[in-house]
Amino acid sequence: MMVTFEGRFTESSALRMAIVIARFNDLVTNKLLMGCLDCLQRHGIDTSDKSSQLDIAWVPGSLELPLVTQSLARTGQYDVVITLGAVIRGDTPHFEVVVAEASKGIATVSRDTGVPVIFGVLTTDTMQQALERAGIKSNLGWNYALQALEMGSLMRELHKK
Ligand code: INI
Repeated sequence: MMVTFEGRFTESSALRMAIVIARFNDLVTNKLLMGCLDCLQRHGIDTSDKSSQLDIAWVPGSLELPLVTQSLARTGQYDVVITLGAVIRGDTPHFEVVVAEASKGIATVSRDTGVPVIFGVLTTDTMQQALERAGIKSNLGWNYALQALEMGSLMRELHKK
């Protein structure tokens, strides 16, 4: 019989998660974090300081996201990791390098460790565009959190099989 695997949003409170967040452009990344935490909390995740479900690691910039994500994923303590960063072309002559290294690195960590890692790095031409996606219009932090809940749940389903 055919099996359909799908992530659910009804058992999120059982997931263990980490967020790895870049300080660079923290005007933007802090807002992404707020959106992310709001979504997680509304899906039953304990986001308080005493939480045993959620850990947060700060790194200097998006280039450091893959290493710290790898380190956390390898502990085996997390169902899913969310990375948050903001790379803005206007300020960054080496924009392409930062984006390419961060995205490749994060994808590699996910495949190597088997832990889903959400790529929550905004890549925009201007600070204005980044702020619009971090709360002025909508907050993509919310979307990244939803994607994390879906992937964490989906991988649990697959592992049961
Ligand atoms: N890091 C970012 O997260 N966003 C940027 O826009 C950015 N710029 O502009 O350079 C950036 N650079 C820092 C980089 O990620 C590293 O932290 C740094 O090179 C030290 O390794």
